[in-house]
Order: sequence, then structure tokens, then C-alpha cells
Amino acid sequence: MGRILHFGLGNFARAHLLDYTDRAGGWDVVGVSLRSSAVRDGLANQGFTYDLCVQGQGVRTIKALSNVLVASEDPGAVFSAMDEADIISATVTEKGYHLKADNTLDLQDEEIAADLAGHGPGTLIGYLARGLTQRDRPVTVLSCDNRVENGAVLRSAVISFAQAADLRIEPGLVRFPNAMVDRITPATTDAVRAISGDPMAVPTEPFSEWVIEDDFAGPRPEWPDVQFVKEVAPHELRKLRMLNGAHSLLAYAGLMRNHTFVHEAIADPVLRELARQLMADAASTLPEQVQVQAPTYAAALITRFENPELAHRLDQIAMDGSQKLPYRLIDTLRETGSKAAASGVRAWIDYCISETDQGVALNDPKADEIRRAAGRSDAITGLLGLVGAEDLAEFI
Ligand code: CS2
Repeated sequence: MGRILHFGLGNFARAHLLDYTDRAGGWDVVGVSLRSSAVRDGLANQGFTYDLCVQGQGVRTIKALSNVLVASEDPGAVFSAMDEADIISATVTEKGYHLKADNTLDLQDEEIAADLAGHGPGTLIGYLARGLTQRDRPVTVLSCDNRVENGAVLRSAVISFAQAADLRIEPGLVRFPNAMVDRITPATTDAVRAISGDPMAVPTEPFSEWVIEDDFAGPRPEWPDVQFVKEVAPHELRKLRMLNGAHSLLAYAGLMRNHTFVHEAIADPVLRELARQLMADAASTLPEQVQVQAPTYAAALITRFENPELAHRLDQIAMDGSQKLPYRLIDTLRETGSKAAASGVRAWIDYCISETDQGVALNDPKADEIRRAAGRSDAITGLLGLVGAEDLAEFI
């Protein structure tokens, strides 16, 4: 049996990597929560199985998870598990990479600096840099987060950390394939818990997609329906700029127009047209091979967004905007001057200013900087600076 060690056990991992691995059979997954014990405690109560409620298709009980380690309780157990795994994977969200706007590791970041000083570790990067130095057999590190070239940026972040900490990772032993992941997975609500009877249930949509660069250091599960490709970039840009770009646009503009859910925002004619236009503008930036699929893909996305049963909250998508905007909207704006992308960026700015005016603390790793910038008279330039887009003020 093969073993995956997975960092970050939020709903997305439980609806995506765990579902694929469960369906593949023959492998198990040990999860790692970096800080909180809540997921471990909840799942341990039920033998680490849980219900995946696939909207329209029914419930699948996922049994591939065999244990969950809480890193803050016992870092040593995580390092031992890193030694044994065939694949180390991660869904720690955009902010879990601690990157600067240019996608390189932020060595000044508080948590990275603490890890470099020898604490914890508290971050995925700290664990990988220290854990991989102990490896004497090949391992694949598989990022499953929404980031451009997620594998390559993770590799470069781990190498930067290792250099700064004077650690040596044997370069031939570790592979970091890029991957595009997709499955819309909202947070679990009380209604989902009540209907399924499982307090750890995860709601998700029937659609899922996983495209992975065919660059593994060792064995991998027989994941069903995964596309292994030479180059992930075309698929990744299609998904990040069209799906996630439209999601963020709908989130900020939708919240500003008093909507609560994605299906409400996409039913608003003004926002629907903006989302449609953004997808068309984003599609024009894609490599030729995926451009032909773009109109069908855009139509399918609108249908996915219209799904009322998912009850996908806009404020969930609005989180961590400083980390999401660059690859979702800024790149499209910079490459095309897209009015729809500019409206999305403007909606984020308006949202930051409005939340700050109301004294609401934003859910964002740069919340303090956003609050300071949003309260100034030159809020637009200040906020654009936080997402590496100070040069784009004329479009906003
Ligand atoms: C969403 C994503 O919360 C968000 O920012 O845009 O989680 C989105 O649902 C997934 O990437 C879909 O694959």
C-alpha cells in the first residue's frame, strides 16, 4: 500500500484528493493539521471516515484517511511521517505559501522568520525544507492549491528556505509537479450536518477536475479520471483566470450589491454580464490549445455557478483577497486592459474600503495593511500596491 501525507485537511482536500484516492484504492492518506486540532478531534471520533455529500449524486463514505496528526502538538510525528510517505501533498490555501507579489518566498514574513529561527515549524514551507533534508529515497511533493505554477513556486520557496537555514536537500530525490485542481466545495453548514447526520460531512458539486504534470519521483495511486500532462499551464490559466477570476469578481461585486450566495450573484443581470465578459477577456489570454474550449468552458462555469443547492457563500470566496487577486484578476487586466477585470479589482477596493469604514476586520493575511491603506485618501493606489498592481491605477 502506498502512503500520502497530506498537509491541510479543509473541506477542499476532503472533497478532492481524498475522494480521488479513496476511489483509486490501494493507498491511504495521513493528514496533517498545522495548528488546530478541531478536524483531527472530529474525525478521530468516527474512525477518520466521513461523508462526502455530492450534490445530485448522493453520499460517498470516504475511508482513505487513516490518521490525522496535529503538527503543533507533535512536530516529531510529522517528520517521521514525512520520512515514510511516497507522496507529500498540500492544500494550505494561497496564504500558506508565504510568498511575495513576485511569487518568491517572503523571508521577512513573521511565520517564516519564526521557522527560520528554529521554532515549530509552523508552516508547510518550514516542514518541507527540514523534512526533505532527512529523506534518502525519492518523494513527490504535490501542491493542490490555486496558485500559478503551484509546484514550481513551492519548490522555489522550499529551496529559498533551505538556503536561508543552511539546509541541504538532495535535488535528485524530490519532484514538485504542477497541478490544476478543481471542485467547488463550500464550507459545511448546519443544514448539511443535519441532513447527513455526520458532523464532519463535506458538501461538494458533482464536477471535479485534476490535471497533473507527469513528473513523479516514485509511485502514485491509480487516480481515476486524472489527466497527466507534460504542461499544466494552459489548463491552470484557464481555470484560475476564468473560474476563480469570475468567482472573485462575483464575490466582491456581489457583496457590494447585497447578495449572499454565488447563485444569487450570477442571477443578477449586471454581474452575470460582467462575469461573462471577464471570462471572454481571460480566455483571450490563454494559450491557443485551450482557447478553442473556452466558450464551452465558460458556459459550463455559469451553469456550475447557478447551482442553488451548493449554497456557496460569497464571503467565503472574498477571504484572502490580497493573495487571490493577482492571479485571478490582475494578470488578465495587465495583459488585456479588460474592463470586466478592472471592475473586479475595483469591487475588491470598494469592499475593503466599505468593510474598513464599518470597522469590520478583513479575513486576510494582510488585513492590517489593507485597513491602513483603505482609510487613507489615496486608498486606490495604496490597495493596488498591496496586490502588486500600483502601475494599473489608470484602469481602475
Ligand atoms: C473559490 C475556490 O474560495 C474561493 O476562492 O474561488 O475555492 C473555488 O471554489 C475552487 O478553486 C474551485 O475549484
